[in-house]
Amino acid sequence: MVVFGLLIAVEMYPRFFVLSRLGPNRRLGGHKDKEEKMQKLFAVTAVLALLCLGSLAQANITIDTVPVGDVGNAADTRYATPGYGSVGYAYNIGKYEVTAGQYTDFLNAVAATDTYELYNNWEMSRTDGYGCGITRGGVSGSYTYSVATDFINRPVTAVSWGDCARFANWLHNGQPTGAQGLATMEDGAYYVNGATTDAALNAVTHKADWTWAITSEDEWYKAAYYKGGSTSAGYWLYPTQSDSITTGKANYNSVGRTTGIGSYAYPSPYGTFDQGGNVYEWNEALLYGAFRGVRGGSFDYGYVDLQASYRTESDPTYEVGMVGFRVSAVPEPSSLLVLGSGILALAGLIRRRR
Ligand SMILES: [Ca+2]
Ligand SMILES: [Ca+2]
Repeated sequence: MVVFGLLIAVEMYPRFFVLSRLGPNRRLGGHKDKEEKMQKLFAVTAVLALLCLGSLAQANITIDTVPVGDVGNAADTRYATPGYGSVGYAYNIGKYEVTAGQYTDFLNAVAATDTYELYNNWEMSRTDGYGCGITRGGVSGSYTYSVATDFINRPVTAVSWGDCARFANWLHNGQPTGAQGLATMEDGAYYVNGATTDAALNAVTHKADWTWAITSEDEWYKAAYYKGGSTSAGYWLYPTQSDSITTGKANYNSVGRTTGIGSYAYPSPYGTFDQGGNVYEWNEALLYGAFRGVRGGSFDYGYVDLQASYRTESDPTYEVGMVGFRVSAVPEPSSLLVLGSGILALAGLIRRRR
């Protein structure tokens, strides 16, 4: 949005930018006062346009991520061959599980008509340990969604693997508002295009051109267990920089419900929270040609499921109150990078206008 704002400003007010570059001693001749007034008007309008675009951009949800480097790290061969956790590129991963608040914004953007059932009324509206407090009002065509205050920062639950892929596509597409179609969520990191059955969702592949996606199993594993700092650092057993765990360090088998993201202040070496416990998290892995991968344990199960050695799976259409997800991103989704590219584009335009 910022890039487009800058480009629009340049296209609408080229004279302002040229005059600014020339400076007061090199202005084009004639009507100096009028020109200065026009220049100020252009400047104010351009700034207002950018501020307006900025405020629109801020309406989008923000996914906090942490960078994961140590590119080309060795896999964890303790439990499997060739093992998990080796990633040959830099990426960012969600610092937290995707929250019910973020998912509610997604619903309000694309589910006025919920063609592909992003919303699960029975499970999501629950406010006990297994629900995520999201309710729906209105009728199909004008559905609206809200989330109970207590659940805004707790993980979304009862999402199928397909729901997660569509959420990632929506992020990939810049969080558009509109009907459920290719431009909003049926294409993006994944060409989902109406897939709703287990077989169809298992046939979905991750496109080479992606910005946001469900975490791959290796991305998830590395961010959770890899010790970091070199490419041969080794792995912890738990995603809390430790080989032992207690219910004081992660949400499993004690409080009996989901908790707010980051409530347990025991991050992984890269700074992710709740990869162990709170809710299980979908990943991209396709197991046995029939299931999608799930890792990390949950509030409803014991410590074993939090371990690096524990790998499980589910039908990709399955929706249940102890499974959520986390997303990853490439390249670094920093607003500074976006702003930087906008400035470069602006500089390029100015150069071309010389
Ligand atoms: Ca669903
Ligand atoms: Ca988790």
